[in-house]
Amino acid sequence: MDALLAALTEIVGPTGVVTEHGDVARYVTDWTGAFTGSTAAVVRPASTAEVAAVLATCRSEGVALVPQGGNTGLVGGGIPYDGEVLLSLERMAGPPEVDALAGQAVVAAGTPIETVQRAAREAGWEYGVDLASRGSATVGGTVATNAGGLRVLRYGDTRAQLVGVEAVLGDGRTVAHMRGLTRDNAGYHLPSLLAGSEGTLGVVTAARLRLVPPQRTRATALLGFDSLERAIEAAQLVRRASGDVEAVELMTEAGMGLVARVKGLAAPFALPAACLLVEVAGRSATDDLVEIAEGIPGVTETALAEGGAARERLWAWRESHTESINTLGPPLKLDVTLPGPALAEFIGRVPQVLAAVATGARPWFFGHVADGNVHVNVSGVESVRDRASEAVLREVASYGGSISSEHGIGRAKRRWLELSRSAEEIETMRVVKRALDPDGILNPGVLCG
Ligand code: 2HG
Ligand code: ZN
Repeated sequence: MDALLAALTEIVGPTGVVTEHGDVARYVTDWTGAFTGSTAAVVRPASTAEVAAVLATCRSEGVALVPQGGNTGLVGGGIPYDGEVLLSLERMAGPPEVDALAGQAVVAAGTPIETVQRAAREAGWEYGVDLASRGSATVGGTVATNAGGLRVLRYGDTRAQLVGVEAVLGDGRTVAHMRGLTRDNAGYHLPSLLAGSEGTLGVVTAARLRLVPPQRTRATALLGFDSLERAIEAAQLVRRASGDVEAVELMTEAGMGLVARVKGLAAPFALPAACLLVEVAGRSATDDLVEIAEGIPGVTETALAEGGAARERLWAWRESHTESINTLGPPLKLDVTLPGPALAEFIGRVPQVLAAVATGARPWFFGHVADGNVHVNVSGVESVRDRASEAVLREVASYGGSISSEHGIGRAKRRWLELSRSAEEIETMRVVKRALDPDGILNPGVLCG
């Protein structure tokens, strides 16, 4: 190990290698505190050439690596569990190069999403991906996990923003396709393959992202419903009501009650059984939103916000869910998608399914419901996490849903991949993995490894 550390230090310089136990801690535990590993070294390269040299060195020594972006992933995919070297991309950050004419930005992997959003705005554009962890989540991490977030409904997931990617593959090759041609159909689309590969095929070092035109006006509403079923039905109607709908987020009375207690937020009305947070952005967002709120059956309460601060107050209800639930201890996070018509029934079934595993299990439901997503967080299952996962994920599969809606498989869901992918699909993934990472040095044990 000493020889390896010396070689890595030679490549990235003394400040690029972190070995002190106290300094390593923040890299080897995930944000929620649910996943903790260990490593002999965190290596922080500052350029693509350094990433390639680090990979080559580790490969020749037979030492595996776990790439890490902002460490905001929720499935343990960026945590070293078996003595791997942790490859942090945090030093590969810088101001995005925005091509204002093309509406594209070339961004280094370690750059936070918030920085991309700001740079896009300054150049008269917007970046279509937005998520609560925008200040920490990085471009490389969101590409590697194909992050979704709050505006998938309108702009698609991270994969849909990729015009090009630069990456160092497990076999040592650096591949880059960064010319920025939006019509470019000359063969396999490697950026798509790397998006969502969870660091198992290559280390994303930069991306060329498409930007979207800015919207003139933006308005947000909190709509109350007297049942979860009505809110879920309404989500589909809202989606169809206007092409300018940007987000439709479900929250329940229990989740909002918890947020109110933890964050001290004052509710605009007595909390109903369920709420939808709806955001519209376009030429006449407020008019559109008022029409939606009046035209959708089952809306019992409405709170409308136009200005930035008022909108932020409404969004705080939704964006505070993750942190508020974490105050109860690291929850089990099961982010899943159900076919639209089954979503309400599934949510109704989960408490019974969990009760059969642990009497103290408590589910919390929220999420991007117009896409069929629900984030099932479960507290009170610390000692039976695997059994609780198994029970809920099998329930998802029985409805034909997906065990990962947007967070990926990581280590957390590795053993249940078969519930969402056929044996042929998993074998095909492994063929691709062996071709691009023949020695299996990238993120072993994650996804299909
Ligand atoms: C969100 O939608 C994130 O806020 C996190 O995907 C979800 O904490 C979660 O389970
Ligand atoms: Zn989400």
